[in-house]
Amino acid sequence: MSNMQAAPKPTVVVRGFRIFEGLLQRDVQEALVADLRALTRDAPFFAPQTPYGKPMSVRMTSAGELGWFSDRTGYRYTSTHPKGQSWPEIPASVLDIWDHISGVTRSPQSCLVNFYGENAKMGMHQDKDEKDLTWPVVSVSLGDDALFRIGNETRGGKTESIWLRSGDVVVMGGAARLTYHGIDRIRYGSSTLLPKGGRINLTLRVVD
Ligand code: MD6
Ligand code: FE
Repeated sequence: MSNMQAAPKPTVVVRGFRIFEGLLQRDVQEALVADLRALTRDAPFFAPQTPYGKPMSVRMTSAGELGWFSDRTGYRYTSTHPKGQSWPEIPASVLDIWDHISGVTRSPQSCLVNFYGENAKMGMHQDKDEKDLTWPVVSVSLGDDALFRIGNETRGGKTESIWLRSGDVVVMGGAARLTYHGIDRIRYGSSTLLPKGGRINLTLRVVD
């Protein structure tokens, strides 16, 4: 298929999630953090509200033509930051990872940037706000270790967990695209990448 390209082999596969442990060397991680600092100067992190009234514990921002946004009226992609400006461009350092690992030749339209402080977590969810779910989602972990839980295509049932470390990259595609997953907790202070601790997760997507 013309839209596919060769991609490296994952170090582990859990329920169809292709996990590339240690894919990004420390110098690459540091360069990503520098690019993300510049990005968050233009598009500061905000605390998303949820439709059910409880704020999310992660702080969030985006890059690319579309950013993910959540408030009392629901979840959606928007072309602007909540303060009104367009989202910044996805840094080349981030696009390089997609090009290397996604297995597809179309570029991502959205890079969601999630920051996890000491007590942040992310409940079990599906990623299904994109129009065409045949495109993969690529996720990059930076900073503190995080306990990633992988479930099933419907809520509930047995789950499997794996620790994601700084420099790990996960590709969720194919049969795994609608699998429930979440972050139970981070091991605050386990990494020296971010001087004040915490974890950044990037998720790259084709949206429409
Ligand atoms: C996180 N990750 O690692 C949350 N979604 O902080 C996700 O929700 C995720 O890792 C889609 C594909 C891969 C992921
Ligand atoms: Fe997700």
